[in-house]
Amino acid sequence: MNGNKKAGVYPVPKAWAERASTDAQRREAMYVASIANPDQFWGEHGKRIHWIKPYSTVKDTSFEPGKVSIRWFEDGTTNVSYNCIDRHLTERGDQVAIIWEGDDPKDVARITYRELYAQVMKWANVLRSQGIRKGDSVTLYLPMIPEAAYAMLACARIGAIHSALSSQCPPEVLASRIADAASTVVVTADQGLRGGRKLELKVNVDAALDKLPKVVKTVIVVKRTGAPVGMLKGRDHYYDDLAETVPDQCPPEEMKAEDPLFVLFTSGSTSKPKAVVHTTGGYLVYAAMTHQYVFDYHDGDIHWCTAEISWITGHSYIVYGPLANGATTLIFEGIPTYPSASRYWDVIDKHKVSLFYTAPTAIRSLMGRGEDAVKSNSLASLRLLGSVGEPIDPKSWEWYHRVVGGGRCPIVDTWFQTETGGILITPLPGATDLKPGSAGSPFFGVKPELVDEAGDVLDGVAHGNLVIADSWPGQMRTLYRDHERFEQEYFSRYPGKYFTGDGARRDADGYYSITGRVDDVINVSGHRIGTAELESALVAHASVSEAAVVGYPHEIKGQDIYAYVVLIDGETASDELRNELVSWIRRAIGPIFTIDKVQFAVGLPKTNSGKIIRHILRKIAEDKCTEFGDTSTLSNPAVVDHLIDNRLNRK
Ligand code: 6R9
Repeated sequence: MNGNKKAGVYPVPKAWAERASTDAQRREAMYVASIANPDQFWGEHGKRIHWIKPYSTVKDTSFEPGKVSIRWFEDGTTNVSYNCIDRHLTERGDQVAIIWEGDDPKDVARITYRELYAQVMKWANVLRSQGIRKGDSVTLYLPMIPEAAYAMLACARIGAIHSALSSQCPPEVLASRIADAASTVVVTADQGLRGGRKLELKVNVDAALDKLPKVVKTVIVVKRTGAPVGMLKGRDHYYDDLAETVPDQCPPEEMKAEDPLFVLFTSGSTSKPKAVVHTTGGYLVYAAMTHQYVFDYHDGDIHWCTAEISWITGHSYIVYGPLANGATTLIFEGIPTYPSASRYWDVIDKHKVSLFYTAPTAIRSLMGRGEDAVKSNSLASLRLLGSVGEPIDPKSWEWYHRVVGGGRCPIVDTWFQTETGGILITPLPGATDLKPGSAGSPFFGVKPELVDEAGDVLDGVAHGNLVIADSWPGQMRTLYRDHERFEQEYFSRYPGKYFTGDGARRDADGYYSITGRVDDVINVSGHRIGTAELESALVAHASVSEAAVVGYPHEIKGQDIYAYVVLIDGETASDELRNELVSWIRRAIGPIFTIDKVQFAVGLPKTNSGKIIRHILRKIAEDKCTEFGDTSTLSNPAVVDHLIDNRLNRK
């Protein structure tokens, strides 16, 4: 780094400005052009993918209440799998497309683009042999193995709509999501492997399908561990057996730009989960373009996104974005702490990873285990680091930058949502100075605004609700078979604008910091504060590894603050530390936000993608432990039992 011009700001290193896809000036010019004339901008950048029939129209979108309609490149036709595979064969047939690192460090595979081509065509024919046609939906319940990418791309090849579910999803949730997506085929594995433990995927599918006797006609089972599993005659088939019976070749289907590509469920925190629909052309253009610019992707980079493939982050930045750009993408089956806490860093050295993209939850937990685990590796191949999924607090950002990135790698703190398809707010390496704790500025074509509760637009430095005033190509198009709910959920609160559900602060340089979900905002005597701000301040304390903060009812103040705190390895909970944390927050944020209760915890309830589930914590703080609402994405139920046993507001 060049030395800090302003405190807390990391200026763009010179070498980066010279080499990156874009520098500050070009970024600004491109951004201005993208907002001034989206048709022209996206008309040009839409050409980055191959079109069977080129589009003649670009943007046809309306956020008008009652008439919300989002269409991009509508009269163009293309195929996503062709773009991610076939198109690269002449130039990079022998280049590795997918590096697979198994749960056991001894399990490694390298799949070239030519091999990927052969695999995906086989998979496509296998799906067809089970009656899958254009427009049908297929549920994927697979571990992090290359077959997950094959199956997604095979669906795309024949125009089927995939609905991928986390391999940690329990049977009841599986059943309801299969039913919601109306899938007739489910693809799974005998078992999965994660951190040395077995995931009973086929057993779970059987349990789920007991509840849906008529819906699913075929279950395709990939042999991952080879463990014997029950196979229902006529319904269940091993993939290998089906593959033997189908042809090798499968030409891609010609798809309309607005044909659905996939459905993905968000975790509704209290309401029913939403089945977000993404379509073909705009989604791919946006995933590919953000992948190139945000990660400064160049030929030869090894890109590793640690997300589960079944998360939007995995869809866009393990599979579709990188492969559309002809990249080498790494799929990792395991967890950061198996066989040891240096696993991520071992994998980076082993495969010479240059672009590394993970979530704050992983960074915080690895930070809690000290620097030695990182330092046993060189990490010399790294060029850039990314973060996604939650706000990253400045303490973790600095640690990530210094210890993992050796002080030389920019960090892109990327804000986006399942609904947005790709990254919307982010620094661009080489173009934007970095501020720890801030996601930076909007990507090309993205028009964020901050509004107050009444919907009035706030200018300049402000804190408000984050809305997006116009459409971008990667935006979700609807909720599966429920357009009315789509309008209701996203376009009714601030008519004419897409409401993100997040709060944000904008500083004098126009940088955005996400302050948390608007529903989680804490209001003490009329003073509002986002959960991220309090949590970030708690985590800044040397003894704290993770924190979650919720409000609970108070007769006079409206709400009081309840904090759950996980300490770093080696620290012990005490009343003294509790008092110290309370004064720490008073000093950092102000006496209005005095924390009333501090509960020391062994862990926090999290979703499969590592987000804190605050609505459960709110109920525990209110001593309403039987009213948890939707817990379908809770990945660690044991932690909740521990929190309940040690709750502080017992009546
Ligand atoms: C990609 C993804 C979306 C919600 C989003 C916000 C939070 C994601 C963030 C972030 C602060 C970031 N979020 N990235 N908050 N900084 N860089 O996470 O999609 O699972 O749908 O969640 O995650 O609250 O609204 P999804």
